[in-house]
This record gives sequence, structure tokens and C-alpha cells, in this order.
Amino acid sequence: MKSCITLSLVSSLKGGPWVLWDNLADGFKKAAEFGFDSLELFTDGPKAGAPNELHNLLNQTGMGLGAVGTGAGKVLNGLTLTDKNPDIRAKAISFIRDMIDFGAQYNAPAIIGSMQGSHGEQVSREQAISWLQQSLEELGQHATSRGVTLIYEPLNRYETNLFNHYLDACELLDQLSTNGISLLADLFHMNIEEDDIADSIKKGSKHLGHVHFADSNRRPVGNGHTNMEPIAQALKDVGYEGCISAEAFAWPDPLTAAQTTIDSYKKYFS
Ligand code: LER
Ligand code: MN
Repeated sequence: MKSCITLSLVSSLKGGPWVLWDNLADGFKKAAEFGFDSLELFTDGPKAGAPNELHNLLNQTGMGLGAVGTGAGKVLNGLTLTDKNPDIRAKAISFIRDMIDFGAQYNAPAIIGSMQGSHGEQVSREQAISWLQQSLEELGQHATSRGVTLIYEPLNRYETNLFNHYLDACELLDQLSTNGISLLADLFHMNIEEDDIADSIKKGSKHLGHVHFADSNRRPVGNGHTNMEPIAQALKDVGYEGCISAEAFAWPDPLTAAQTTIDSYKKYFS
């Protein structure tokens, strides 16, 4: 497994669940000093820093790019894959394609979280799920053509009404013809929704592609009441080799949050 820490380059979203909030160079420097293997980026679109800067920082630090988040497509631009407006759905697909291409340059998958959207008064659940399936088919194929996977993230009930449970999302993937999609186990969302997080991970391990590492209250692991031991054991038992990525609040501040996270990573995974 690989330790990973989130860096947000979108300062207007300060207070959101990302640990580091520096510019690209300072973020990499800090993550490397703490000993993280990789870094997950949250950007406002398919670019980060000056031309070649990301490439150079990855080379200089020896770190990997763990993933790129697409949430800004929704939060900053109002784009989702299940909007009633076909123009917005098309723009959402185009945004995610660009994010896939961006991440693929550095061998990193893109993550679809909030851009999945929700069903509602004007869009039935069946319709929203059908649009989501079509989008995942197209984007999964696109990711495969770029040599990466695309990661779909079930979210808790306060953020989407499409897929809240990890094993329901596994069923969604089983029905797709593309093999280009894997799933994100976000331990914060799962703490709200799952009966037994470790059991869901074990049952759905064939689809697991990424882990968001946060405690019950979305603070860095060690600050809440999630029982991490059986979850870590499940990840080891299924042979998970991907990122354990801290998507958590920078609580009480980014550096303390990074230290708590790397300490917890070592405690449970090394
Ligand atoms: C993104 O990874 C996530 O977990 C969501 O809560 C963002 O809306
Ligand atoms: Mn997440």
C-alpha cells in the first residue's frame, strides 16, 4: 500500500476535506518531508502549477501522483453527470475526460465523487442511474485508452441519493461492460452508511481502487471513533496495493493533520 495525502490548490474552498493547502511546490515539499509516498491533487481543472512543474516535482521528490479529484466540476462549475440539462451533462463528461487525460500523463486515476450528482423532482432515479451508467461506460473506455482507471466514489446520503453503499456500487460496476472503472472506499462516507466497513471491503474487494483515509468525524485518523484495526486488516487480507489517501479536514492545522495521518498510516499499515 502507499501512503498518500491530499493537496488542494483551490483556496476558495478552504475548510473542505483536504489536508494541505499550499501551492504545488510547497505542498510537495511538505508531503515529502513527512514521508508520504504519493500526493492526491484537488484542482480547479486539468492543470496544476506552471508548465512541467508537476512533472519536475514528481521526479525531484520521487513521489507518485495518487489521484486527481474532479469535484471542482460540480462545486465551481455546477456540472454533474445527472443534470436534467443535456448541455450540462455533456460539459460534465467533457470536464471529466479532460481530468482523466490530465491525471493519465502522470499515471494517476481521476475520481468521480460529487460530479455524479443526484436524482430529484425533475429527474427520476431510473433516469439518473441510466445517465450515470452511460457516462461511466464512455468515461471508463476513455480511461482505459489512456492507460488508467477511473474511480467512482459512493458518497454518504447527505451528498448524493444515487449510491451510498459500497456493495450497491459494486453491483453497478458489475452491470457495466467497461472494465475501466474501480471504486473508492472513503472511510468517512462508509462510517455513515455501512453496517460493517471491513466486511464491505472484503466482499467488494475486486472493485477496490482507492481509499480515502479519514476518521468518523472526517478528521485525520486518530481523532475520531472509527475502529480502524479491522478495516486495515481487511485491506491487508484482500491484498490491496493502492493508495491510502488522507482526505480529511486540516484539523487542527495542516501540519498537525499531516503528522497525525502519517503516524496512523504507520500504526495500521506498516
Ligand atoms: C470526494 O472524494 C468526497 O469524498 C466528497 O465528500 C466530496 O463531495
Ligand atoms: Mn472522498
